[in-house]
Amino acid sequence: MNRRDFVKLGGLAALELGPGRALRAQSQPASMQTPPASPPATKADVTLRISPVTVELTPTHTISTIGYNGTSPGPVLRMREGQPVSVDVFNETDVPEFVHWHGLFLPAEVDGVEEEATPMVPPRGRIRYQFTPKPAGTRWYHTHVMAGSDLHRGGYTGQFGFLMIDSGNDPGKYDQEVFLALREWEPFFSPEADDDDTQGSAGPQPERPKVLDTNPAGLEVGYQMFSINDKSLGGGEPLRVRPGQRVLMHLLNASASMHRRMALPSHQFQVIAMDGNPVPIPQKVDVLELGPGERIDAIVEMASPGVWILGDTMDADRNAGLGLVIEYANQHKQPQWVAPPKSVWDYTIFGKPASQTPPDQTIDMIFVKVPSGAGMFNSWTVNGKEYPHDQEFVLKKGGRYRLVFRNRSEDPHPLHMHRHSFELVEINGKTTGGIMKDTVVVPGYGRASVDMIADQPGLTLFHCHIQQHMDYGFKALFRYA
Ligand SMILES: [Cu+2]
Repeated sequence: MNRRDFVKLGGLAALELGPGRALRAQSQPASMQTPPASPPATKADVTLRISPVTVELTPTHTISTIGYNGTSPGPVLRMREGQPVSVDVFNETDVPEFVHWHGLFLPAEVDGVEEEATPMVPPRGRIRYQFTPKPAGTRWYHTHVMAGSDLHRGGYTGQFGFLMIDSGNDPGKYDQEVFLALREWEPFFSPEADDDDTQGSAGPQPERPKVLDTNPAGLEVGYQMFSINDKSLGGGEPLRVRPGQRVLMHLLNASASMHRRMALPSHQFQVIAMDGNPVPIPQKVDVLELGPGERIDAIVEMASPGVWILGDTMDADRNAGLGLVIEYANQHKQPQWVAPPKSVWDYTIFGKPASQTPPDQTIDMIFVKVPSGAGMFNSWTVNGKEYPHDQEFVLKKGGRYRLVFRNRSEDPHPLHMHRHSFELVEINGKTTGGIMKDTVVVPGYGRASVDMIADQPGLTLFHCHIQQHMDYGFKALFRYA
């Protein structure tokens, strides 16, 4: 694979090739950026422009959306852990925007969230963020505005991209590095459908209420087109590999609402990190599962020559674009898909035994869906109330908190804590340790417990990463006493 193919694969304009046999990207040189119309006094390290873009998903299907720097996904940003950066964000649209840096430990003033009182990027205006990126790992950046009933706003747009924070200690034991953002396009409202084959209704369901709310549910969001990065399956160049290569795949579920299960026939994924954080025990799996907002770093050994489809296990979504052709050198057949063996995604196989450190305090959080009836939007409550709550959840600096997420709804929810990471300590009764995440999927009627050290003073937003759930009540603010 040459650089041209690599760039084409993701529309990843910011990548540079370094020396050595591995494809390594270096930090983004400022000279690659277009000069702004009205430049600020000093040039920022990184410039992001929020503006309308078109995305050619296939040679015959181009969509319009809002993106960064003329593309969607936006450029892969590279930052060095601990090295301060400045980012200029120009908003070339007519509505206020926020750029959120997902998975970073940042002050609320630059986290990119209205609820935390971060200043907005004004319409037709500019804002400069200055921060020190940490921790190292696969992070991402995306818009953080409410969409409500507007499917051309917020997470439904193309405003997302990878943000890699390098520690300088990456041993680079791989031959290629690829960035794979999983996406849907052309959203529409539809009556609530039966759940797909995600973990939604499987499992022990410890939080299933004795009496279920049987009121009719409201609208959900469906999609017509799917892609990995900016290309639908078969719409772009394949990923070209050679036998024996080790390919590091960074997967990001950049969806506003869909859970994903990904497989590559005849190959396994060696999961080395989740949400950018190395897992205690890397393991090989046939299927990767990612809720909206989650990331997985996995190494795939190319040991099965052929032409394969890396794709979503749901036939409908894969056939509508959610996949990528993996082509071995000198192989020229039709790309092959083979359904993977049945498997259940289980975070705890990557964990170590639970630590015995007790929390200083346990905070219970109960999530309930309030069905709206046909043609309306369901709302969501946290401990009996929609956002905002009369009283925020209060943390003391230095305290160790156990948050117990009790999902009293049938949908799986990807729960995201801003500005902090947490350690998964229990899921549906199974204990574990050492798995650090910023987003955890709590299965339908399931429970997850996470331990969080309160070491990032300031307002802290917690929410479900499904846009519609967040917009209709499923969020809460934490503050420090
Ligand atoms: Cu949710």
